[in-house]
Amino acid sequence: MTEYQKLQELILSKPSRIVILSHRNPDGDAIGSSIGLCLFLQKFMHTVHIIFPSEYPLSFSYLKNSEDIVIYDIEAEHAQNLVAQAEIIFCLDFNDLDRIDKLGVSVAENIKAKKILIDHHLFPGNFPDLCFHDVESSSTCELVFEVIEKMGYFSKIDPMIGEALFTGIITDTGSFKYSTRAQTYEIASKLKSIGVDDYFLQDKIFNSLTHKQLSLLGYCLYKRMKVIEDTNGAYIYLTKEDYKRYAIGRGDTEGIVNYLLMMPNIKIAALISEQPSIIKISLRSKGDINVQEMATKYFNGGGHKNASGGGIYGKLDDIIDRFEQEVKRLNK
Ligand SMILES: [Mn+2]
Repeated sequence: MTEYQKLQELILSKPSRIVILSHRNPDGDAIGSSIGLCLFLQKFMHTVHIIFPSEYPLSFSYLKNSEDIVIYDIEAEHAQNLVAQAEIIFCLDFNDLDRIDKLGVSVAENIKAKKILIDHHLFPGNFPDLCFHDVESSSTCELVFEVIEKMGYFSKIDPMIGEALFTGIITDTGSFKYSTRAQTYEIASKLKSIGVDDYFLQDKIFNSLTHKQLSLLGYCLYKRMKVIEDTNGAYIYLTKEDYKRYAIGRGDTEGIVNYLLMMPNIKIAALISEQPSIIKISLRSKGDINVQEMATKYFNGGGHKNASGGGIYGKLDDIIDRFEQEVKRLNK
């Protein structure tokens, strides 16, 4: 029996209490895959709840039923109860239980529930009963589509489900600029053919900046951008004072790191931000340069080859210095 058949059997056996979990600071792929899978499972009369550790960007509230998502930071007890009572737990777009904070403990404690991982990050943990994992996949949304299709349920993908899945494919590939494979376009094509309005989604996702965010982008590029001499690296840094002065909130710095890669010679980019307790770093690269290794080795993080991140305690200057040294080393 394949993993797909096992999942199909589980879905068909009886209506179940299902929980779908994704990672902290959920992005388009986390939200899209969760909502897409949720709408699909509801067609089989299951009771499905989506739980995220923290809030999601409001720009994704066009997705159907996004207002029903339970946020652990806001309703911890409710979230824990849902996990404790779940018969099936889906873990989407993260590789191991330590990525979802205290919710991970609740998942581990529910030994009766079947646990299913659908993810494209490196090194999946060994907690799931069923694992649909592929680092070559553009996004978890692509994997959710594949799982549904391989179970023989393509016809159950309606435009609402399609819209959710298309969202994660767009956001995780930077609108088809990276992490794609032939299959990514095939899926996009199939979703468009069933009526997904990709223009609407592109507009919702990319034309969603506030005046404040656009001003902050200007400030970052004008005052806080550094190109590391004689290398292919560049970075933008933000100090604690910047955070205060510009009232920078969660999500305001989203995507800023990518601007550095618009310079033809820059292949490694970082956004280094001094937050109240830790220094956060977002890393991006082009081609064969692997920032995932750098994130793991020096910045207590991880992610993908061309997009990773981390966070460590320390001084801003030291972290900047470490990034500069590592870029110089890679340029030798
Ligand atoms: Mn993803």
